[in-house]
Amino acid sequence: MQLSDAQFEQYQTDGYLLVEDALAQDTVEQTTDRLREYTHGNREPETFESQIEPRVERGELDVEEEGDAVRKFEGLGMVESDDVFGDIANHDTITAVAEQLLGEHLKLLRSAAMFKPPSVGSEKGLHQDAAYYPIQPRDHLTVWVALDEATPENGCMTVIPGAHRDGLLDHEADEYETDIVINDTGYDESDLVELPMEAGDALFTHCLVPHYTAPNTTDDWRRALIMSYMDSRSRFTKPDEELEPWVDSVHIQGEEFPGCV
Ligand SMILES: O=C(O)CCC(=O)C(=O)O
Repeated sequence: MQLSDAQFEQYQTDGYLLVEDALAQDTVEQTTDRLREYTHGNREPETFESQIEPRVERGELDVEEEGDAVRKFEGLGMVESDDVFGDIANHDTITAVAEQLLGEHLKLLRSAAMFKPPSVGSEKGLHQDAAYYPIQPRDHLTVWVALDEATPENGCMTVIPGAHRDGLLDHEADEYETDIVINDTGYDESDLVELPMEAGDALFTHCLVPHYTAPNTTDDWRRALIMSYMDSRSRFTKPDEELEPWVDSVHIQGEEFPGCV
């Protein structure tokens, strides 16, 4: 997969790039089947965290099975211990695009699945991924792979194009213990651009692009796999003992460098 000049330009200018059909449909199906084995079958998510939708957790909303209320899986253990997720983190198209945007030495910083279950899936507030990670330089990227058709009604990715050039904004805690949101955006509703996607499409976003997803108001799942990549020459800006528990890395390709991530 070779990016065109226009695609490079778009990533630099808007801070995102949508690559259609990055995953074949059988890979998408294999991935959703595997997710379902964890949420509704016998596979235990032992090497990563699972989070339930807060309204269900608080007893404000009932679901038939706990798996119908799962909000996300999070943790690098997903790709380290599960071959289906591991293969996607090392997928040719995804790593080829990441390499062209970040260079040949790549490490994975984050791996997650966001579920947005039918009618239950809540919003994810406006935030920049960079706000979660003490990394320099601030240029890591996140790949958001749609595993179902993503629409404005079920919570497709929504971004503020070009706002990565405004730098890191202040964030505050959201209702989820693990989540933060931009506290005073200074942006307008009209700055938000919804990005509908087909299952298998991959969205590459710069870590400073503010983004948001709406609640799922439909009867269908809106699932996505998330992987964040960084240049292996990046540095964590805090000493190891002060790093948040979710800040870590997995080698993907190229060289590793002493003192770096
Ligand atoms: O998939 C979603 O709904 C939002 C995911 C997201 O932006 C994130 O986890 O950083």
